[in-house]
Amino acid sequence: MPKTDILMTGRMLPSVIESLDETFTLHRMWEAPDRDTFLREIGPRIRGIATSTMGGRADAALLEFLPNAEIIASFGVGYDNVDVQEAAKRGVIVTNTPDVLNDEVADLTLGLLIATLRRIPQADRYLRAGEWLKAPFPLSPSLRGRKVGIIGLGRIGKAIAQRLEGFGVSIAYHGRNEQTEIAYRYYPTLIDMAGAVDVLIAITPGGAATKHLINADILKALGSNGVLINVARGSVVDEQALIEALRQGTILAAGLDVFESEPRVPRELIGMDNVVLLPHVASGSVHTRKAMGQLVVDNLISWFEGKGPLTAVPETPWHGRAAIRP
Ligand code: NAP
Ligand code: 8YV
Repeated sequence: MPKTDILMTGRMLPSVIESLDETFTLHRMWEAPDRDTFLREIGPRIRGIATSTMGGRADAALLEFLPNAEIIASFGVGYDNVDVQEAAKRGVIVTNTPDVLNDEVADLTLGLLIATLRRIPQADRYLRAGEWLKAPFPLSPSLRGRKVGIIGLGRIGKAIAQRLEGFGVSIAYHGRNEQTEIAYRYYPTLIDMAGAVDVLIAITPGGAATKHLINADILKALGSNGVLINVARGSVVDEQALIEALRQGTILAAGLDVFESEPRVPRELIGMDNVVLLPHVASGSVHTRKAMGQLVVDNLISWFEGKGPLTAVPETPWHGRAAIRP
């Protein structure tokens, strides 16, 4: 029996490629000398797509080449790399990789918060430069006595909050909806929460609905002792407004894992001493990336065995109509 044809849009982990190669006929889009010629040739045979934020957008232009696509399995819990409205319109199921990365991302967020406040990378650079031989490293700001506001108290936001409780800080949250079972203080507006806390942690989805949620007004409300941690998406923060706020002392410092035009990071940020900058690594351990990759594979296998998707996103809910392999 011929194997089902799957398109991979960009290189994924070797374990994912190996697993998909075993079960499917895998077509590697990044290896094609000319994308459009390649897609015109194999497009009609493709029934499943494996994609990620690092492998180009799965959008209308791509789907136009793939009239028989049934499922897009995306690597990552955030799926702003997929045009879900277009997929829904075409009856294509979209899956992501929720939950398996909650603890890893929350651990990294706490690490980034402490690193930003206690200036850990700066202290490391100071020692390596031989500066300690001349004078002790200057005293740093502290997490002690701070109030933390989480923007997006979802799966990962809750894992972050759970860890923050161990640090003995006060916790509040903002989202579109109040979660009545949650004891933390809820702020229906972000500006009010920014004015009431001195740390903001962003962990929302990206996309149009959250674009520049954190702008000059929010940073002003956060204030001169305020710290911004962004582990959500670069698009959630107005990067130019943030650069200006850091430069002017409107806020104290920032810890950023994500940027507006990754992997490009503005020169202004790279030149600043009051920021800690990470190359989008919050889920980036061998353990967790392997689990995320396995979920991509399992979603595709489950779908083509006729068992439905394992983790469909809410915009393309499954109503029990999975394809059965011929
Ligand atoms: P989730 O469980 O769906 O939680 C998302 C939270 O964001 C919800 O609490 C939601 O609450 C809130 N939210 C959604 N839209 C909002 C809006 N317009 N304004 C304010 N709040 C909004 O998702 P998750 O699994 O925790 O993942 C969250 C996000 O983290 C991902 O989508 C991704 O962007 C990011 N992420 C980044 C990394 C990294 O490597 N840096 C790794 C993993 C995830 P309401 O519905 O009540 O608004
Ligand atoms: C991944 C992420 O690094 O899950 C997400 O939303 O941002 C990260 O875990 C990213 O999606 C890799 O493509």
